Amino acid sequence: AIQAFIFDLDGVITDTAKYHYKAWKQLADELGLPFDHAFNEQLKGIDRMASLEKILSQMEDGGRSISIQQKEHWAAHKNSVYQQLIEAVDESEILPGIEALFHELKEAQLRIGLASASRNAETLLKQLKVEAYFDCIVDPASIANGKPAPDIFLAAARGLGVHPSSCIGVEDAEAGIQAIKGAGMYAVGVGDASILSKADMVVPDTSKLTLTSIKAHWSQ
Ligand code: B16
Ligand code: MG
Repeated sequence: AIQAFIFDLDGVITDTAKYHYKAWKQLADELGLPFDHAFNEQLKGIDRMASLEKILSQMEDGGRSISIQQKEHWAAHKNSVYQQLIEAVDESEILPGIEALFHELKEAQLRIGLASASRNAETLLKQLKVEAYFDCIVDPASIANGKPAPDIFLAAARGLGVHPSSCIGVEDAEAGIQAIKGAGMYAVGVGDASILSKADMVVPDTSKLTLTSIKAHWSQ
C-alpha cells in the first residue's frame, strides 16, 4: 500500500519556477548570454551551481576560463536576486489543490516528505505556512548527487522510515521524474505530458492532484 508522498517544491507546491527564471535571466543578461523559457526548462530541479554551469557552457570556451571564485560570486548574486523576489511570498501562492491534498494525506495517515534541490525550500515552506505538514525535509546540502540522481528521494524515504516502493514522488521537472524512477518509486508528473513522459501518471496542473485519482492509477 501507499505509505508516503514525497514532494518537490518549486513548480509543485508553489510556482517559484518563475522567480528562478527571472533571477537567472537577469544574470544571463548581465553576462550577455542567451536565456529563454526553453533553456530554463533544463534548469528545473537542477541545483544552483549546476544551473550556472549550464548557462556558462554557452560561452565560447564552454565557461572553462571562469574561476571557481567567480562562479561562486555569480551564483550568490543570482541567489540574492532570487531571495528578494521571494521575500513577499505568502500562503496565497500555494498552488491550487495542494493544501487540500496535504489534508487528505494526513487524514489517511500517510507521511509527507520534501525532496527539493532548493536551499531556500524551508524558508518558503514557512512563508507558505505548510511546514507543519512535513514529517521529513531533506537538506539538499547533505546530498552528494543532485537530480536526476535518485539520492534526494532515497534520503526522504529513509527519513520517513518508508520503503521506496511504498512512496509516491511528485515532480514538475524531467530531472525530478528521472530521480523518482531511479529511486524505485511511483512518479506523478505535474505539467506537460510530452516533457514528463517517463512519469507513471501525469496531471496538467496541481488542482488535479487528489489521493483518490492517484490511488486508482497506482493500483492498476
Ligand atoms: P536554490 P526543486 C530547484 O527546486 C529548482 O527547480 C531549481 O530551478 C533551482 O535551481 C534549485 O531548486 C536550487 O535552488 O538556488 O534556491 O538552492 O524543483 O527541486 O524544488
Ligand atoms: Mg521542481
